[in-house]
Amino acid sequence: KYSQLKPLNGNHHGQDLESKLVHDRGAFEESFVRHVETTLARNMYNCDNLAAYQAASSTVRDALLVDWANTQQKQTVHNGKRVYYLSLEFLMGRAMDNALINLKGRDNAAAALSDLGFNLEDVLDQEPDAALGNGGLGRLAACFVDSLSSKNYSGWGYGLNYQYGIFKQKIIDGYQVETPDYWLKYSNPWEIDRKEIQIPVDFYGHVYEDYDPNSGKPKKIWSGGERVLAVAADFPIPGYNTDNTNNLRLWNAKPTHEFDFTKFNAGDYQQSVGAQQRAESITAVLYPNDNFYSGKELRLKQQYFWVAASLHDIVRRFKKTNKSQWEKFPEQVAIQLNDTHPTLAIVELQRVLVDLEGLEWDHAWSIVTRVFAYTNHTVMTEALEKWPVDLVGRLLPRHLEIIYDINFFFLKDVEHKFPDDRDILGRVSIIEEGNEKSVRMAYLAIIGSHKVNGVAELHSELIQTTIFKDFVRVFGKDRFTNVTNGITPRRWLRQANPQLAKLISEKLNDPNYEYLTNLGNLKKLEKFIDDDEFLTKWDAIKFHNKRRLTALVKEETGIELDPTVLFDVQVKRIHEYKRQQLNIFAVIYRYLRIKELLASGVSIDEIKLKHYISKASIFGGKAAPGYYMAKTIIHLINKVGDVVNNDPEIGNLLKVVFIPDYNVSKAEIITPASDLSNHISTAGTEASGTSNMKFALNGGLIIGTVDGANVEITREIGEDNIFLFGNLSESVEEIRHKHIYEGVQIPETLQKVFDSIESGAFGNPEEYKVLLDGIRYHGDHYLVSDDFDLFLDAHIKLEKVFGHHGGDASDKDHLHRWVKKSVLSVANMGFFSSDRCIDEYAENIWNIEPLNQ
Ligand code: B1H
Ligand code: IMP
Repeated sequence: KYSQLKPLNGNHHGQDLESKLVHDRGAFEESFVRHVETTLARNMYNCDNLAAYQAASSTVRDALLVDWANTQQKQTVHNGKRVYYLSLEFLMGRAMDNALINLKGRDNAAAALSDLGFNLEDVLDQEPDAALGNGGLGRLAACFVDSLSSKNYSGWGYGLNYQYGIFKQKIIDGYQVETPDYWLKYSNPWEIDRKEIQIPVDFYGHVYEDYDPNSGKPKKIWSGGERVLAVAADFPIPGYNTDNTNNLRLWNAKPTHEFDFTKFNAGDYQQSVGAQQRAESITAVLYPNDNFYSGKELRLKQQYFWVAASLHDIVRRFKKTNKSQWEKFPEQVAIQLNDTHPTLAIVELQRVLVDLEGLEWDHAWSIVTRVFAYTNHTVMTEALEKWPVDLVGRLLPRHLEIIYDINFFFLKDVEHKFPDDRDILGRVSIIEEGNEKSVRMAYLAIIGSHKVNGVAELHSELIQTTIFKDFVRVFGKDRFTNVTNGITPRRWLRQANPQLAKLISEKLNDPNYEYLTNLGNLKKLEKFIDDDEFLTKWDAIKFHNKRRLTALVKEETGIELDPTVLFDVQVKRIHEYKRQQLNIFAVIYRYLRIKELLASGVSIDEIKLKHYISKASIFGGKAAPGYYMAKTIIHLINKVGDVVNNDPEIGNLLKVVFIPDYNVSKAEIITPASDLSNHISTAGTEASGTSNMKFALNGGLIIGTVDGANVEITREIGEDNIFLFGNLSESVEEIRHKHIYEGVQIPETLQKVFDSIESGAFGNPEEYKVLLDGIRYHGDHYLVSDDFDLFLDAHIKLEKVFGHHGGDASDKDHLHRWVKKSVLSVANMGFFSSDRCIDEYAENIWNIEPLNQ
């Protein structure tokens, strides 16, 4: 079959078609009309924006499929090493604008649509977000597949095709209310159904021993009790400025059509069909927890279902060309585990090699450990997965045996290495003893991988000195490494901020936007730092983006913002460690101070001149549905907004908004519009953060703690261009200890805030009791009391720099103080491209090279 493959050259039919559809106005229009009439079974007189989106996206999809097929063929012929990125979350957002940008077909599509009577922006706006993720971890996976394609690697993503992504958030009376996100309401043009790719996955059942008739040796057989089919859905991932188009394969769970005749014969027809239907529940819904482990059986089922199907597919692809030459497997396959969620893949591969392929244990294990690498994304203990042994044993009886065997051999090695240290065995054992025995998935992931990485320098340092320190002793420092996160500049600059992207392309004399794959080129912007005309343009673009956000805020909340004031933004998952409570307490403090000044006879104008600049505090983010404290914080923010925004004395001096249902598409509007964004986690808790990078790349300044990637951002852009504050991670443990043994000191400023909350200024104080008591009486685990005054001080400093900007282009002081910092940030953000991360993974972990186009 392979001998029939012809070498590819640029002129073959598919390539022509692809190029035409995307770059030829007439061809685009023709295809559009054909899709309206055939795919949609409508006609041009009955074509609204939604239908236009469907017809246009089908056209773009057709073009992508040509590249996709060529890429797969090329990669198959080349037969090099491939990387597989296993992630339970891919937070892709919308696909069409991104595809048009990557294929360089956006202007053509806009022109063609305009000929047909449509506006590209309105058409793009019809696409629902693919929101198959919670936050940073899922969006990172999405940036990574974009970079894998853009940098010409052979790299696939494997995940689950949830029918319901992350819930939609409504705010009702200030409370978060979750509603389901049924994103596949209309057919999804980007999804290629692969109904023929069906992989059976078994659960439950029992294990017995048998004899292998060939070798005469004993052999374990797992006889599953429930079978589900994994059916593939493929999503093409176009690269920027290249034909390389990789695949994202997401699995759907479907019932097998094998029928349980024993039940049927027992007259239990209903139940026998019912069990089959339940199969689909495995991929029905994404678990909405960010940075939190909740040991639900269905979640473990999701994990095994996904891992078993993906590995089966990877092994099948390997065997197609390599038959059973297993020694070649690690030369052909690299598998990256995005957190511990896919750790069972390690066990499953060992099972496949030993039980099904008949390899010796040690030989199999040496293959396994050369294939896998594990990325850790958090040091917070409540997020570390620990599956109960009983549950694992019931759902996956053979896998539990293998886990015990892995642990046995591992502990034997440890014992040999540290004969005098009995305690270490208990500390590093995969099995945690206790009331309920459990499997420590992170330990299993480390033991089964050849590399373990954290996602920012500080974080990678912390995992080696805290949660995994014993493993550094066991395996040596070399097993651990760092790959600082990054973001794709295609979506997070070109797509989200087209005007800034264009100004940069002009200034760099780069009409083809090559800098989007060579982000280090941004450095050349520094040359223009004294060019007033350039600074004025830069500022005007920020102002334009703020107006765009103002319109969104008005539409979503009814609140009118003044785009000339400082936009002070905090959008991310709501979590105590991310400290939205610190931010809203400071807002309350500001409000109370303003009211005092007014009461003492100081006029609003004088306050603006001498005390506080005008600002809008803009919040957004989802709380996990079961996270009471986070929901309380959302409620407080909304209630403060109600009070402040309706206070007739305040005007534009202070506004507080909570934008409901923060998602990728809203981030694309919010990010370019921020003057200042908050990344204020308790030091040592935020592994990296990636929105900090997005804001800085869009010329927003950062107020932040010395945490996660803020450290490296500071190193790159310079201390003068970021506002850092707060206790350092080295001191956090000691301070926590002091809180518990000596009590928490609430500073006067924060006490004032607590008093006003307790006086009922923001509704029933009972509602906020848990929040305040957590700080006052329960140890203030996140150091809100310790960092509060430091946060206020940082604001005083930064607001002096922002000045009393009126959005006035002739405001030279502002240009020279604030806008220069903005330019210098952008100029030095090149390091944070996800292209750089992918190159680092490729070189240091996967050992793969790009495939030349
Ligand atoms: C991050 C998670 C996470 N770290 C468990 N951990 C989840 C853990 O559904 N679960 O069970 C879901 C998500 N997410 C984030 O990863 C970090 O907090 C960020 O700091 C980091 O930037 C991001 C990407 O590395
Ligand atoms: P897989 O890697 O076997 O899953 O194949 C992925 C895709 O690559 C297939 O759907 C084909 O489009 C393409 N492909 C793989 N092998 C061949 C081949 O031998 N000839 C042509 N296309 C192939």
